[in-house]
Amino acid sequence: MHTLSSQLRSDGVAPELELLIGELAAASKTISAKVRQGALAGVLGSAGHENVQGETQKKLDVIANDVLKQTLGRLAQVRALASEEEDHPVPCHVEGAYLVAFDPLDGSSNIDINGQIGTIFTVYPARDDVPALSPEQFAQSGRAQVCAGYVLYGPSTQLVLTTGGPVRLYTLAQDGGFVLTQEALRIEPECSEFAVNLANFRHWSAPVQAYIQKLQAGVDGPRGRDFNMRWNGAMVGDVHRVLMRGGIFLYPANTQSKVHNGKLRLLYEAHPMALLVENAGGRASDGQGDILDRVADQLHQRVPVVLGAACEVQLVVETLAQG
Ligand code: AHM
Ligand code: MG
Repeated sequence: MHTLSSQLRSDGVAPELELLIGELAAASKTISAKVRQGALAGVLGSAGHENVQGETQKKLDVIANDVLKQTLGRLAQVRALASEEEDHPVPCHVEGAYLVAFDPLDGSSNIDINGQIGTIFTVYPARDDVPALSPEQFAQSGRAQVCAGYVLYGPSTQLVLTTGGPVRLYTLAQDGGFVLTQEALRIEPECSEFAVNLANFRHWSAPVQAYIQKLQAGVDGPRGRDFNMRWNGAMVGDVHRVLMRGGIFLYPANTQSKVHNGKLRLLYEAHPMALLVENAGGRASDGQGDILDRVADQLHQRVPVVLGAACEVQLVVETLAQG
């Protein structure tokens, strides 16, 4: 039975990156312990202020961000950090070889209902072609990611990780270590389950509406078979389900001004999830091109997201192209 560190070593991961992933895992264990305690640790409810994106921060958003910042900021190999909860990149060590970006607590609206939440993270190489601590460090293609993953704080705490190869699933054991429990997650090309917030239906473009209506029509419609629907309200939970049993997840662009480019953030939500999905045999698109080919021109840039079963994502792309 492999532990996280023994598996990373057998995967040939560079020792500096192994150390960094170990610290990410350590931070997530601290967060997991607080999540498990919930109201008993006084971590539920609002923190009383907003982040740069105008979202009210929950106490756990702030706690998770602080834990990750403190843990990773100490590491000499970290050049800078970017977080959903930080307006600007956080400079760390000029000589550091890596940049880390994260959504410290994804699915914030699930915190107070004891629903699925998680930490999404990605690691990029630091750039030598732009000033060492400039925000341009993070203007990178998703294909540059050297590692991407998330920790899901569900009934069990699980770490899903790729370092370029297979997507591995680890489960947090009672003794406090992550143990490999699935060697390679795979997403089948076809699916019968979709995840989308249907309350936004009236704000979508006509092709997106038409595509979803075909799924809803099931066996009576042009697809000729039934589709089921699930929506967690936490990308981390929805993408986890897609990785575990297939399906397609969409957060399309919509006509409301705040989310006209989609709601999810490219750097620390879409990029890492896209790498996990592609490395599990699925596809991740912004509706036109691959999410991994996009470069964030702003730290908190949003992007439409369509990911999961390869054939289904292809169908969405074709439907959108027809207009
Ligand atoms: P968060 O990072 O502030 O939690 O917001 C992102 C979340 C995603 O996890 C989820 O897919 C989406 O927002 C849900 O949005 P909605 O409330 O529109 O369903
Ligand atoms: Mg999020």
